[in-house]
Amino acid sequence: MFGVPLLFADKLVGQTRTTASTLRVKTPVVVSTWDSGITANNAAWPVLSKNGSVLDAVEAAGRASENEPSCCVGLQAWPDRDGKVTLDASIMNGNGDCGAVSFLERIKHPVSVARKVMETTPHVLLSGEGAQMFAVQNGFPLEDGKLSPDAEKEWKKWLEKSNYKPEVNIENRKTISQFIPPPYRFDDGSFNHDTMATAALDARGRVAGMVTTSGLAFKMRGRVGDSPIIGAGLFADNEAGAAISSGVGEEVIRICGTHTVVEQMRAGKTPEEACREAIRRIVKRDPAKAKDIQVGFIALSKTGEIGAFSIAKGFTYAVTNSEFPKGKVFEAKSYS
Ligand code: SD4
Repeated sequence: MFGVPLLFADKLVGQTRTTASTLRVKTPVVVSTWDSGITANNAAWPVLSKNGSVLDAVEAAGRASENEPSCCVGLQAWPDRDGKVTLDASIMNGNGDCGAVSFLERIKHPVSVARKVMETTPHVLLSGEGAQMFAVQNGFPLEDGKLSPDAEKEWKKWLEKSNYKPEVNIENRKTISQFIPPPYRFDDGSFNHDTMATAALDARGRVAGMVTTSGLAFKMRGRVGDSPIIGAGLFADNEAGAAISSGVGEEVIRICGTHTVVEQMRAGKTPEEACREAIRRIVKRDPAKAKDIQVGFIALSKTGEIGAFSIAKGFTYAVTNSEFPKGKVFEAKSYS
């Protein structure tokens, strides 16, 4: 079942999490970021297992994540530093069709808006007010824009400490990592992340992927990460496979992360090697900064192999197929 032996397993709440090298799995298969990828996969699997469209499957995964209250995806997520939730999402089919939205407010299902952009416009990416207008014109309800109670609490807590005053060019002030970083870690030491990204492969070797996120919590207003940037947060090509990412998007954009991963697979690397190469490029550029951030990539080859690699330990992903119909969580190998 597995291409390379599994290394070791940690007992976690609810699931045994296994640290894995490249896995060879039965198709169809769906893989999503983080432990909560199980929710996304649970929505994709009924579509995939009945030979449904791989694009429908990843969209269903995104919508399920957007429905689930969380810090980092959908309208209940944590806001930017001005207290507004702004959402980014993308979707891509292995034939090169793709669509995305960024800086989208008050719309519950950005992944479906991204799909509409892909299917009904000549464009790839709509942003901000224009994306919202497009969504409303296409029947997506405009929600009230109120923060969820949890988001409001976290934002107020953050405001106390950050002592935030709008300040022009605050991101340009020099520090060790070249600029005042957004909070890459929270008070409890955990990383500021949790984008949901999904890649799927059907039994005929076709891939698709999606990413949906509220981006980094307490980000500068207007900031857009890697998730809606095709080739950064998401890339899919039926000739090679698909790749998805999570973590500090700026670092992923700089190296065209998921495009890099897919091209490495095309050139013959295993999915894990391909992800490791992308992480190597990020770490090499700024090793000091890499000590304090998380970026993780997941790759799914067109032949049904899955691999992942991250900068910091703790990047997990969920795999669902006929072998793991309820989903199984694995931990990626990491640089540190
Ligand atoms: C971003 N990559 O906006 C996203 C954030 C993320 O898990 O991955 N969160 O940069």
